[in-house]
Amino acid sequence: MDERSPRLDSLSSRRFPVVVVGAGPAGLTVGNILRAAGLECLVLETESREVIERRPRAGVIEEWAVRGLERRGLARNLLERAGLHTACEFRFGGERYRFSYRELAGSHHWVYPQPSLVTDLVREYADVRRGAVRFGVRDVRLHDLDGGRPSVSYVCPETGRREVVACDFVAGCDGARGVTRAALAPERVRVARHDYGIGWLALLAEAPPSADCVLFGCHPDGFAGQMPRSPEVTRYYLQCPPGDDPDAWPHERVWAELRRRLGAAGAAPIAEGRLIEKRVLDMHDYVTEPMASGRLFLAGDAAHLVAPIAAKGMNLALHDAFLLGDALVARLAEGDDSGLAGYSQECLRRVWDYQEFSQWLSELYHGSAAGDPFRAGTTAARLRRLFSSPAAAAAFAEQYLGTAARY
Ligand code: RFL
Repeated sequence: MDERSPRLDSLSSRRFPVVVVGAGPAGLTVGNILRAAGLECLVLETESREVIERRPRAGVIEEWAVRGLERRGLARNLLERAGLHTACEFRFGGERYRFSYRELAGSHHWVYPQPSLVTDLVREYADVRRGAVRFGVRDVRLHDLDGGRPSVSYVCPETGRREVVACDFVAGCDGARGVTRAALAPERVRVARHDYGIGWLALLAEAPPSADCVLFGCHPDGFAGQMPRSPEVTRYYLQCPPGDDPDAWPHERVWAELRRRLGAAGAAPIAEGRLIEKRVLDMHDYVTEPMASGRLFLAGDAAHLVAPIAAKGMNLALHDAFLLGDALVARLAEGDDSGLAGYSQECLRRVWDYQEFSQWLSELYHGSAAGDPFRAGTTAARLRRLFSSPAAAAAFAEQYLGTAARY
C-alpha cells in the first residue's frame, strides 16, 4: 500500500499538513485538535455523514477521557446530557453484588452513545472549526510515506476520478477494517493477536434499562451484560458460540436468556423491548507495534482492537487521539518532534494495560460457563475476592476506570 507518488498530472492542487483517514472518534478528535491550533487538515471518510452519526457502538467513557475532551472544548453536549455512572453490579449464584467504584477510584464513567459523540465531534470539526472533510470517498491509498513527498489518494464519489492530496503527515484512524494499518512497513511492525474463542450477541433494545447501572451476569450458561445507553435504548450482551447466527436468536429466546442469566434475588424484572440491533461479535484483540512508521501514525482501532469485554476501545482511541493531535501541533507549529517520536510507546503502555485487564475480566465473565469445574472454581474465587478483599476491589476499580498514576 505504501506506493510511490502517482503521476504528477493527476496531482490535485490541494496540500494539507495532515490527512486524517477515518472520521470516527479518533480521527475527528485529531482533526479538532489541529483546527483549534489553526492548522489545516483533511479528513477522508468512506461512509456518509448520516451513517457515521447513526452507527451504534460504544457508550461507556472513562472520566479522564471526558476531561480530555472537555479541555479541548469537545465535551459540552456530553457533559449536559450524559449519564453519570459510579457503580456496576455483578450477578452470580442468584445474588446481586453492587460494586461502587467511585469511592474506590475517586473517578466515574459517563454513558454517552458513540453516535452522539461522533455527531458532536463532526459538527465541531466541520461546521464550527471549518475543517475540511470528504465523505463517501472510495479506494483510499497512501503513497511515499517514507519519502519526502507523502500523499494520500482516493476516488471521488461525485466524479469517479482519483484525487491526490499532498501532505506532511497521515493519521491512520480508519478503524479495524481500514487500509492504513496495511501501509506500515511490514518489516518494521509486529501485529500481536489474541482470540478468546468466544462470541457475544450484541443487542440494542428499545427499552429502558433494567437497572440504573451496568450489569454483569456471570452464569454457568454464559455471560450476560446490560449497559444503559439512554432512557429509551439499552444495550445487552449474551455470550454465544463464535460465529453464531443472529437469526438463531429470536425475540423470545433473547429475553428468556437475559432473564435467566441476569436473574437475581430482589432484582427488578428485565424490561423487554423491540430489538433494533442484533449481531454476533467474535471476541478478539490485536496490537500493532509500533503504531507508526515514516509519516504515518495510527490511532484507535486502526492500531489496536480490544474486544468490547471491558468497554475500553473508544477510550483508547481518544487517548491516542489526544497524544497524536498534540504531537502533530507541537511538530507543525513549533518544530518540536518529541511528541511524535514518543507517540507509539506512550500509547502502547495504556493499550497493553487495558488488554491485560480485558483478558482478566474475560475469565471473570466467561470462566463459570467454560464447562471446566476447575475454571468455574477459580472464577468463583475471583468473584468472591472482589467483594471480600478491599485491596482486590481497589485494584479492580483502578483498572476499570483507567486511573493508574502511570502506565
Ligand atoms: P471507528 O469508530 O471504527 O472509526 C473509523 C472510521 O474510519 C472509516 N473508514 C475509512 N475511512 C476512510 N478510508 C478507509 N479506507 C476507511 N475504512 C474505514 C469508518 O467508516 C469509520 O468511520 O474507529 P476509532 O475512531 O478508532 O474508534 C474506535 C471505537 O469506535 C471502538 O473502539 C469502540 O466502538 C469499541 N467499543 C467500546 N469502546 C468503549 O470505550 N466503550 C464502550 O462501551 C464500547 N462498547 C464497542 C462497544 C464496540 C462495539 N462493537 C461494535 C465492536 C460496543 C460494541 C458493540
